[in-house]
Amino acid sequence: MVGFLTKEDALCSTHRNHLHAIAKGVDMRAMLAEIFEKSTGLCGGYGGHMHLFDSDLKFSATGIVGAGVPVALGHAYGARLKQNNAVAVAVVGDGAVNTGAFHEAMNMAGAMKLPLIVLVENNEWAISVPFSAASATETIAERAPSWAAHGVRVDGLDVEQVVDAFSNAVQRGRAGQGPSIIEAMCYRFRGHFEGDADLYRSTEEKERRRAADPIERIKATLIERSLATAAELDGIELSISNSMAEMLASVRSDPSPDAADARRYVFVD
Ligand SMILES: Cc1ncc(C[n+]2csc(CCOP(=O)(O)OP(=O)(O)O)c2C)c(N)n1
Repeated sequence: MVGFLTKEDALCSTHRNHLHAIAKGVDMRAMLAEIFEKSTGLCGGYGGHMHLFDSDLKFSATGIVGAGVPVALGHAYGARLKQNNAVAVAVVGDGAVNTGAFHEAMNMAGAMKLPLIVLVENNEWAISVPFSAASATETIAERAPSWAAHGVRVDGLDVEQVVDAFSNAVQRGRAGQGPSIIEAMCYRFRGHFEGDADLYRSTEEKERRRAADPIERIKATLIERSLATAAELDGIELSISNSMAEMLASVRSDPSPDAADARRYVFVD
């Protein structure tokens, strides 16, 4: 998304929103402080990690599965009214595509030819439910024509395939060609949440799939094309993890919101 989206484009994310916030350019310290529910956070510590908002950058997230798509639809309609050539992106998981909100929003986007881009991170599991058991169609991309949308399925663990598909969808949106669905195939390398025993997937499956780690793949590609050396990439990784460790230590000592303000922002004063 970096390099394709501007400040005017909206991005509505999910319960797994941190990387999308980074891609939209959200300030990382304010984001980390929100994750740790500090008063210095994006939302003053009231939202927590699942509810990161940055209205200046038109970035939002929701823990309600599928609910970001109608919000993005609203942004896409707003862009139409303002005629500012902006697009709106909703990121969802494969579990979200069978919700009513997803279908309703896609239908309206198709009917009005709105610049809505839905990036589906199809990691093949919605908690313990395999995608194959919950979908009437083999792929999500093949549903796109029923909403007059453009649909494509890509290897979501291949950075370049995702970049190409995303760039194409943004161009279509800005050119008034209507909505797009990008189904990016990936895999959830860990449990649904940190305490998940994850017994519904075999160890063999998990180990086999882990071999497709996208970070290792893009590193190998960069080295193979002589765009970077292994030592340079290790150096970048080390310097980022050092700066993240420093940021984390500093965020941890920030103040928490005052309990006396617990009802602030709940009602209109
Ligand atoms: C409307 C709604 N129903 C149920 C839940 C509980 N829930 C949280 S995450 C999740 C699974 C979502 O699966 P998917 O969309 O594939 O995303 P993933 O977690 O695999 O990234 C469910 C059912 C919820 N948050 N919202």
